[in-house]
Amino acid sequence: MKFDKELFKGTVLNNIKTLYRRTLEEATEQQIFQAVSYAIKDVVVDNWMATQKEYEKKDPKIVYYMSMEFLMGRALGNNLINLRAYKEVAEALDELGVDLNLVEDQEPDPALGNGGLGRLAACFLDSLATLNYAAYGCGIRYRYGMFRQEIRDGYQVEVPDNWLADGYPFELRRPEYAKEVKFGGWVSSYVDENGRTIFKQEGYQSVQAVPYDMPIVGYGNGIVNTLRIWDAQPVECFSLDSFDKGDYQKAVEQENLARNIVEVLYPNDNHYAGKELRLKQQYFFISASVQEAVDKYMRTHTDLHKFHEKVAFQLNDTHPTVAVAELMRVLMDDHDLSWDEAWEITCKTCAYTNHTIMSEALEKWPIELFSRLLPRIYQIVEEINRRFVLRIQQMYPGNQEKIRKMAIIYDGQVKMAHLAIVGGHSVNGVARLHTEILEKQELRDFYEMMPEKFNNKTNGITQRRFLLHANPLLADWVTDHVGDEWITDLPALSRLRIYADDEKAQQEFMNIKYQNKVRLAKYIREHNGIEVDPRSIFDVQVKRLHEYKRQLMNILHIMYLYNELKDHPDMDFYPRTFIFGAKAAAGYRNAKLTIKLINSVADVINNDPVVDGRIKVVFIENYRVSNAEWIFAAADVSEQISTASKEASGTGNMKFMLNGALTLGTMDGANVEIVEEVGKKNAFIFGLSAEQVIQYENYGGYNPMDIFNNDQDIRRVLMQLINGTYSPQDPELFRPLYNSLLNTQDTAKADTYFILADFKSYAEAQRRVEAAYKDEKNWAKSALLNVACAGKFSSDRTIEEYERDIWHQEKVILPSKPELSK
Ligand code: T68
Repeated sequence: MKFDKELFKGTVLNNIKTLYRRTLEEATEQQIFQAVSYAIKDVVVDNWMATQKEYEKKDPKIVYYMSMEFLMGRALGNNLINLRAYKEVAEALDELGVDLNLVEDQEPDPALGNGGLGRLAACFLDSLATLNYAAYGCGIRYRYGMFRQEIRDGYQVEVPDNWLADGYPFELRRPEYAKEVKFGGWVSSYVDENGRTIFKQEGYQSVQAVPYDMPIVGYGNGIVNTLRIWDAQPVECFSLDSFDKGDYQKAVEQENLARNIVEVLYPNDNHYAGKELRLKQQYFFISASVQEAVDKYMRTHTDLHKFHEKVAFQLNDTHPTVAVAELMRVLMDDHDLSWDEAWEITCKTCAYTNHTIMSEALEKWPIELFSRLLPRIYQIVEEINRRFVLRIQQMYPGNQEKIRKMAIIYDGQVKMAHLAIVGGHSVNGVARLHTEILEKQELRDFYEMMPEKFNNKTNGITQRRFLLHANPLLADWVTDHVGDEWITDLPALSRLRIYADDEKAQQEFMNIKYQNKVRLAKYIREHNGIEVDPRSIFDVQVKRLHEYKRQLMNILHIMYLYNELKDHPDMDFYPRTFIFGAKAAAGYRNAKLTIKLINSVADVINNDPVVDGRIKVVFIENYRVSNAEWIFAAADVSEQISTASKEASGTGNMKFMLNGALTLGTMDGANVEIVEEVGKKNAFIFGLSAEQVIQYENYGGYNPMDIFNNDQDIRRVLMQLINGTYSPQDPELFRPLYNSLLNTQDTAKADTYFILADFKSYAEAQRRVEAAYKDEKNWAKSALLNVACAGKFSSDRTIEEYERDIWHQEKVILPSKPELSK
């Protein structure tokens, strides 16, 4: 692909002129960002049109990845990477006296997701485009994405994320594809002249769903797919002549419905809150997406019975599961198919991915709410349930227990996971251990009844963003040593193995790590005002704050280390920088209090002369995709310390590994497979196994009080939670955290995440980390081997497995790769 530097520079200058009536010198940084982005968009749109034209010609099967969340991160840098134009554009801008890094930094970080689930969706879109598969992401254009986190006095404060304030250059409004979505009212039915029962929703309110498209650029292959996110608008302004009271009331209500529906992303991860507006959001984007998928199919096909040969719906967790009933509705009510015809097509089209086994995350909508909001959809779910219960009865005659456990509607609730399993042909977990737990524990009854549906798809990440863009120094070094195939074939990294014992390679490798630590240290100085030593061990835990992820165990261990240092100021101690980054759901008390604890401990330790800088604790404010890229690149130790069995997969663990950090973790989620790839010697594993945790949960027998009473180190640390060591003004401040570990009223509710049970084993693993880091050569070898063995964890591999087992798409190769610049 050719890049015409002069033409590009001219386009940027011209954009500044036409958009802002300014010269480059007069333009603000934001204006330069906009101008550069429009210059890139210009190229992207050419490729986009060429791709879509080829899709029309070849008519490949299309995957619709349905997700409430797409945590895309910034687009400009990523698009340049995938256009293979990053360095040229940086050079061209440099000639204009503009720093590409500063331009990139002007882009808001589109944060239309919470954490792992939303970021997985974004990585999958990148891989689908790169692997030449026709795909749409379908989601919601939230006005406000994940809140911006500010830390004030150590506490998290949530600030609205107005990511659209300056206009987002990479989106395109497509009003021609708008769809009407109906809520509420009632269903009337009548029998038509052919003897068919016709169902009509009446007395409803509706909103207009208007799509905005964002280009998803494949790496170096000219493919541009589409992320389609839906905005809501009032159906139409009410006319003045019908200005009677009833109509006016209805018009105002409809307008409010439209205004509210896409207002904000719910900031809970792994938690179900049962909010009415959330169900509205779900049906809103699903109805629009399903209608458009069927309309698009019907524009070029006639026989809906073959719909599933051209269309796959992948449901990202249960949040999009109303798609099962909505597709049934569209096929039956809008296209006159019979129940049996519609059911066969629906089951062959839909597939469901499970991301958690935690019971508090399971979506169970009250019938009252569900049927009031979605009367026709509820009717259809009832009928799906009636037929499924018949099947259960046939298979297990007289077994009421099975019906109680498996029915879609039971006990006044609609169970979305059950609907997703019954209404699709595939159910997958996101790491091997997680899928095994689904089959043997959580979904055991379903697995017994329909084992053929179950399969595993271990998660992956895109190396284009998380190595090529995030860590240019390491990316170049890898390419110098083993070529650049890894960019689209990550297992090619295994060629690095021959350098594991090469001292020169080790030194270069660790020098790059050092430079990345310097880059992060500068960020920390600027954002936290804390001086950290890039020669210390960078020990990092960045992820959503959740009790099962056990940030609390991490900080308790730091408190323990601090006690050790106070008791033995002259002890042998390798300097450590503990780095945290985490947003807590706005209503999650213990999570928010853990943030306060981390910051309080940081205040004390960072300023204690006895410590003398040997421990630093840093809480990075507003952890998000853009700063994550720098953090992964700079990490030595990757904290993956969830209670075994609770973290379905984890994907941060893979990003650290790819950047040469060693995993300190439990045998949970994908950690199991990471250790399998890199070898136990090159990771630090500790703690209870998933089997042991599940054993305790099912049969009791764990009492943290026993540990508290018998271990003075632990007791001392826990007492410091309630004696004011870290909150002298209010010694009771951290009492709820103490209580979560040692609930004396009800031992079944004490330390449900086994922090005390794992604490000693964790501390011992941390000692191994320190010893290992002191052996510089061996550490370098292990770090290098982590990179060399990360090949499995590309989302390219994950997507090819989805293709092989679930989607069965054909690749579309463009006839000629469009030019990079005209
Ligand atoms: C995560 N889930 C898993 N959920 O926790 C993680 N939940 O182990 C896994 O690697 C990742 O999914 C990808 O498979 C989530 O991130 C949510 O964010 C979420 C959001 C809304 C409601 C429930």
